[in-house]
Amino acid sequence: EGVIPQEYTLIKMEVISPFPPKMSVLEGKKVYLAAATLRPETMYGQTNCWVLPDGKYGAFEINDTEVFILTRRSALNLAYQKLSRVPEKPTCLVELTGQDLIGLPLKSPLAFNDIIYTLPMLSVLTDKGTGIVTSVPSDSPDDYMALHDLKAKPAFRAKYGIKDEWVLPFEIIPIIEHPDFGNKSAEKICIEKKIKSQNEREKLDDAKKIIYKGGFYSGTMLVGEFTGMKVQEAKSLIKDKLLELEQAVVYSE
Ligand code: A2H
Repeated sequence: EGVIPQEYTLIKMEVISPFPPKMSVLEGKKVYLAAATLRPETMYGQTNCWVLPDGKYGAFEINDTEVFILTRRSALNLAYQKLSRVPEKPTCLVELTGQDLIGLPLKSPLAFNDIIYTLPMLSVLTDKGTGIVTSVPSDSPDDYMALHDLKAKPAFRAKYGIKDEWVLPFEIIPIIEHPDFGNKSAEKICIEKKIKSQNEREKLDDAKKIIYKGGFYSGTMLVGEFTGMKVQEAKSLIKDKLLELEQAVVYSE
């Protein structure tokens, strides 16, 4: 935990009913996987959602009608940020593992894909954000390599009971023009650095640093309402729009 609080945008990724048996107590409620992001302007390019298969999650009441699926730790923080049915107290309707969430179909704000699926990423941390991460393989090296691993390795899909149709139809969507790395900057840097899998932590951290600066300061939006605008300017406009439409909330830790 740093001294300076980190402010995330939580994207409300709606779970499409009918829910699986383990989640049947949630039927009739609006249920969301709440993904923590620092890059709300990239939401057009979402191809899936990431969870940690062995991670512990819960379905927590945000108000009388809405439920967020996330870690208990983040539910407690949210309860102190006026985002719980009972003030300052997280109330959990059902405990779930990441494995329980794999395969859930979602409808996510701004995404060009009408439905995206919940899939495993082994680098998801349960002590950061909500433990739910939305995947934008065009602009995030972690997301690119994790999706690449699932696409390239049938045995990896089988291990987690993943159907081909949750993964294979989903292509990288160009959303931002990067001054040095083009419109699929994450793929370009991963190829340049010869990154072989999502487990190459140091190389991936390097890759992230290299593409971030240029993308943020000189990147240009290629899609959506703010096409042609610099990423730096579009970011807060897109975030405000998501908040106003109640498709996202602000969360700090
Ligand atoms: B970002 P910071 Cl396109 N475990 O969102 C692992 N990663 C997590 C996480 C967790 N518990 N919670 C959030 N994240 C990811 C978009 C994105 C992100 C793009 C490019 C870069 C990028 C789509 N994924 O982050 O350690 C989320 O991925 C680069 C840093 O708090 C979140 O923003 O700085 C970012 O890491 C927050 O990381």
